[in-house]
Amino acid sequence: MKLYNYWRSGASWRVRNALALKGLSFEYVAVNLLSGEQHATAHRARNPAGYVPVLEISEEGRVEQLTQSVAILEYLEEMHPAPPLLPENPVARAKVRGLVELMNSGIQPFHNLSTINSVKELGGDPKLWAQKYLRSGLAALEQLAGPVAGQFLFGESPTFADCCLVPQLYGARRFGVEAQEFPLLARIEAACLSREPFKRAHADAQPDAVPV
Ligand SMILES: N[C@@H](CCC(=O)N[C@@H](CS)C(=O)NCC(=O)O)C(=O)O
Repeated sequence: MKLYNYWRSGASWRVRNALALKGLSFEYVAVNLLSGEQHATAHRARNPAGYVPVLEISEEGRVEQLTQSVAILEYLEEMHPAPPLLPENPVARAKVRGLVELMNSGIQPFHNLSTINSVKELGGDPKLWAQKYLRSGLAALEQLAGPVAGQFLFGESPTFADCCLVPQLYGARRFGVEAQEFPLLARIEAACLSREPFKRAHADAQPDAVPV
């Protein structure tokens, strides 16, 4: 498997978390978002939306390119069910997916690079814009997690939701929103980052990471 990704792309990082938790090896292919490589013809052929991540797999002799981090998480879970990153119970699964979707469609798109660039072009304040959605989204996440969290965001073992949470909080800090504003989320982030797979998948541990 090849993962086209960028060290501090949150959506890429979700997939790296799942790969690490499942003990799957992959080839790391860096796509530099700051120099615009996501818009190059070669990458647009992989993902016409011009986003990372893209997971390239070989399926019955054919090469397939998968886009959208959450779809990729679902693919990995179906192909490599152990260890599971979704609970067994259908209601519990729906709740984990709900937490994921809050981050995937309710928070991250508002601070993605292209969104931030558009806010700047329109004369808005990108930091204030991002903070608004980060604070309201993370407050909702903290509230939803209250009754279902254990050591992790849902229960006692990592799920898709934790794969998304760690990069989401890193992204929040970049816009001046500290995890400490959300004590439960901060506690779960620390629990995740004390584990080897999450350390391996961390942005700062990637080959294209730039010290900040
Ligand atoms: N929903 C997509 C979002 C992908 C996405 O927003 N990727 C960002 C990095 S986290 C990206 O490639 N941004 C490039 C840009 O905005 O130009 C997914 O989950 O894969």
